[in-house]
Amino acid sequence: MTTFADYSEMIPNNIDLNSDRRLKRALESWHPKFINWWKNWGPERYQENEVYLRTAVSVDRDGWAKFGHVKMPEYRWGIFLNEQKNEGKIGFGEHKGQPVWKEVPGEFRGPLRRLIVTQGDTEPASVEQQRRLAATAPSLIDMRNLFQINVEEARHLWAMVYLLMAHFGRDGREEAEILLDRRSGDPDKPRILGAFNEQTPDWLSFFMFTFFTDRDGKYQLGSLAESAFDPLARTCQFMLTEEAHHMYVGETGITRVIQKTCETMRSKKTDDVRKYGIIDLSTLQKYVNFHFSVSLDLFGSEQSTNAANYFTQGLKGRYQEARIKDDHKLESDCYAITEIENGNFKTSEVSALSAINERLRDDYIADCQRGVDRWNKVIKDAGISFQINLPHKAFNRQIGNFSEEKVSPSGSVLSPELWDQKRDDWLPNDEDHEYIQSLMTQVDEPGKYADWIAPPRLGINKQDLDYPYVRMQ
Ligand code: BYC
Ligand code: FE
Ligand code: FE
Repeated sequence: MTTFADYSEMIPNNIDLNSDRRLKRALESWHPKFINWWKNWGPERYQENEVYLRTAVSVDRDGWAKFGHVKMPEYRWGIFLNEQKNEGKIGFGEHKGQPVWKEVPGEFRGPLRRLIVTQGDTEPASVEQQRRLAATAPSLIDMRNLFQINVEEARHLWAMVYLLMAHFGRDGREEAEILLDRRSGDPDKPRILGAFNEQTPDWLSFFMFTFFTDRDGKYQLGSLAESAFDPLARTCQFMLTEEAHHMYVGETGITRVIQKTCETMRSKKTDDVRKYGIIDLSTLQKYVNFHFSVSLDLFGSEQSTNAANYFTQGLKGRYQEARIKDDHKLESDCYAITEIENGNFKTSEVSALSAINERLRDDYIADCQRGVDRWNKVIKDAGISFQINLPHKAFNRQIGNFSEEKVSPSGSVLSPELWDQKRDDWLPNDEDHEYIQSLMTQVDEPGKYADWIAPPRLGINKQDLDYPYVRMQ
């Protein structure tokens, strides 16, 4: 039976918040601080406009969301945990087979808090990164998708704050405040992970971010969804339901850019489409190079004792742990990792436990490649001979084995001098950024689109394409 959250409550939830006065009070006193953050650091302007948003109402597969026009500050950020699965047994690590934990074991307080804070930190960071984009939205449906992602990332912050407040006492309440205090890109109090301090200055970056960086979310949340700490696992399982839409926005956004570009290349019989106000494929490739490499860093070092401990202790598993055919303990398994020695790539087998981060990164890369293949099919079907390639794993890395190396997108190890010469051919340079920025003008008439992007194939929730997804007055 589906239990629907009670929306007369300030914090809709399926955790029976009313029976826990202490937690309810803690969350209610954080609420105004959150709203204050949202109004100051969430979407710039448009806070009083009505937006056609989906709101989570239950965790039932076929009816978890309802749609309607709301003003964003009145969005109901709720707290939802998926139903118990796996008969409540731990699926991996040294406690495999034992019952999952409903409370945090004392010895794992530190690492669990750290994982939850790191996850929680990315959510408001992305909202901050995207806060100016509405002013240049290429259509109302795109603006609505931006806002949908923003409110859901903010709900993900709520999800982590709930865990901190319910299970980490005073420390947790303090962390919840600090999560509102760090700021993306602020040199004095930056967000924790690299990619979340980069800028998202234009819509091409936004679509790339939601394709590549939200996909890190899919893989990290997938790993945390296996956790022996049951409230964390079930919270992340529900977050994954929302995540699918974020990646969909990224993938279809880039597909629409490609469609428009290929159409123009054909009709004007040239690759040089910039003079028609269209995004050329080689600029698109540079954006892929940047966002893919920055997102690869989010998986941490190839070999990590943190990751090995998280796994052995049962705090963080592998993506879809139950589908992997091994003993789920990895005490004697190996995994291949690559490094550069004297200018050459060298692959060696290391303990699979130490290589947990690398394995997740490899799963992620394969998933990215599937999306890129779909983009390449669109290009091929348009009769254009061009292929988008994911750059080599070692290209433009700041974390791990390759952070001190200079490697080209195709995987040649280079001298720093040669890299400096070629950098502007491989990563978006000032001129590219300026060009993309010059295309960014807001289109706010229902059913109309900026010239550099094709219309989407479908509306939201079966509405027409010219539906007023954002009411502009
Ligand atoms: N930037 O042992 P290592 C999402 C640090 S995205 C800066 O290899 P570990 C979303 C590391 O903290 C999903 N620092 O790392 C997407 C460590 O520091 P200490 C986010 C970095 O711990 C779009 C040191 O380097 N969720 O949801 O194995 C929109 C040694 O590293 C970075 C998570 O990340 C970096 N990129 O793994 C909205 C899940 N990488 O100990 C939302 C939770 C590493 O020297 N986090 N460092 O001080 C984790 O599981 C782990 O913290 C990491 C790092 C996988 C990130
Ligand atoms: Fe998220
Ligand atoms: Fe997301």
